[in-house]
Amino acid sequence: MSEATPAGAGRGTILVLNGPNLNLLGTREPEKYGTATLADVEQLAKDAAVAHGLEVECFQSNHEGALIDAIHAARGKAMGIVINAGAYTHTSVAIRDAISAVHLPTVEVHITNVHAREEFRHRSYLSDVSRAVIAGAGVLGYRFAVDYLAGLQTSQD
Ligand code: CA2
Repeated sequence: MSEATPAGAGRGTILVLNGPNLNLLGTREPEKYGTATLADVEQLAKDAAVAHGLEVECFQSNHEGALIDAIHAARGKAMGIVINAGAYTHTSVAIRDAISAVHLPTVEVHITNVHAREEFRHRSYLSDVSRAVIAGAGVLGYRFAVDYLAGLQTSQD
């Protein structure tokens, strides 16, 4: 997969995207998804980025098209994308195509270990168009994803 950030554009910003139902984080099913709210997760990602001299832009939507629009808008604006597409991970060819189209290094994040859950969660349409996949590390996965993308700026791993 070839990836490019246009010269002078978006070198310092990481887009953090959260998909359907992740606005409920911290308010329901804490045994599965923990007690951190979406605001906590976004702050955690921001803090991680600041430690690397970067910024994050955060967006959550319950709508597939809105997530796709945000991915398109990242082109030329962001140096990478962290995405937890929620259940769209397992269904959305459209989000996959958007990730493919923008040629930005993307990290797929899941709070839970999707491979230890129902069979339908084992299939991801996003994994093979992503540079890295982090699952089961809880909300810390977002920090690891930001750290990884920050590392790409210096090493071309
Ligand atoms: O483990 C993850 O991060 C998931 O992406 C979460 C999705 C699920 O469909 C994926 O298979 C794995 C579900 C997000 C729902 O988030 C909620 C948070 C709190 C309460 C209820 C739902």
